Amino acid sequence: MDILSIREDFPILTQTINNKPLVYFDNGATTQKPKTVINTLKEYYEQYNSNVHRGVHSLSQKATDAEEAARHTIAKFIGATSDQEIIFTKGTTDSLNLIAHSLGMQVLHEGDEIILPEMEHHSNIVPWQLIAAQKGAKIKTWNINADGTLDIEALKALITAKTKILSITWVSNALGVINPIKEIIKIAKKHQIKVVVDAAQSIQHLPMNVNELGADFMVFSGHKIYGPTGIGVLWGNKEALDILPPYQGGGSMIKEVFMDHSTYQESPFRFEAGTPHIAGIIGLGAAIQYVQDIGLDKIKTHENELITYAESQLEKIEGIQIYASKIPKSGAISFNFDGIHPFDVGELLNMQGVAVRTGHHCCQPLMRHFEIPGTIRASFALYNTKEEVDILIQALTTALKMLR
Ligand code: C6P
Repeated sequence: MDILSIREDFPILTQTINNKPLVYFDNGATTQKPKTVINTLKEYYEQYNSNVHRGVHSLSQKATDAEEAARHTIAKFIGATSDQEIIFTKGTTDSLNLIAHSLGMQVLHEGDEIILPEMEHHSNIVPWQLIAAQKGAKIKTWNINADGTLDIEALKALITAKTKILSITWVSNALGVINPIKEIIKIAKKHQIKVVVDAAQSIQHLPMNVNELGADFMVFSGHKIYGPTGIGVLWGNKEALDILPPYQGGGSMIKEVFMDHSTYQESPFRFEAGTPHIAGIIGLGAAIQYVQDIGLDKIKTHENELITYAESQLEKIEGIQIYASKIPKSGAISFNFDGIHPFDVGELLNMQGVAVRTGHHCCQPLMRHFEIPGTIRASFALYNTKEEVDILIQALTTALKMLR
């Protein structure tokens, strides 16, 4: 991969922060956008801004064609069987709320169980709590091991005849740990458990083929894979989606409306009530095309090298604790220093132009497990370099001198 030419695709990366070149290591929160995505959004608004699936006029048709072309690009990227398996949402959080509601309404009854690993993002916990309360179901926590990994035997011990749903992240946003997702799904499927995979932190790092994955539903956000904010995807098998109860009512999702009842469209429109984020959809299509043109395998190799190098350099710093140390990780590495609050380190890194995320990373149960308020997280993307890792290490050394 020619990283220098890739970096030229991202205009934001050339700026300075506090008179230092920006080193952007907060890609787990959101990635920067390449020119192709920025130009696609600009072109849409300048040249064919119009509503979709509603008008016979030229602009509306052009917007509709562009939206459906993006759906096709995304379907191919994740190995979906048909474009109708791609539902556009606002993002991972919205997708998880949708599926928790609709799947929960369909399969949960009083006393049923939903299994959630302790490492989940709040977006993959709270929506399940809401539907569990409504249906009289309960959440069962799949605790993690001391090293941040999941114990497969513990999952087997948790499953009962009442277990109906397992919702799990492929890659932990707070630790970077890669869960053995296929093995986990296989076990759940032996017990006819519905599996939802949160791919928010894997879609941009690890190749995805939904048919090989074997899950029932998969969700991700556009903005974490170089696309715009406010757009995300829920994937599900077409037959499964067509019989799920709708989540939100409104225009586009109906076949016929009477004053006392309505009939609904099939997937995907069944779940896309109202005017969608058209620019976001088209922009996400451009982002995915960009990733495909480079090749996710190449991106994965580059990011693996970066994370291995970062861990080897971080390890040398006195008093550091690296979470999930030596465990295969993707995209992110989390750490702390003895007796120092992560926010203080984050502030001092920012003064040196280095952007990292500090805090609980929307994973309070996980932080409670480690008995810490939060971590410092460096998260990587295709445009990051080893030289930037060196700058991070140098900036950390300076910060620690000041704090100690
Ligand atoms: N994690 C992070 O810095 P949204 O906000 O809807 O795009 O994504 C929510 C979400 C769900 N699951 C996982 C595994 C995630 O990492 C995220 C977002 C960001 O780690 C912001 S908290």
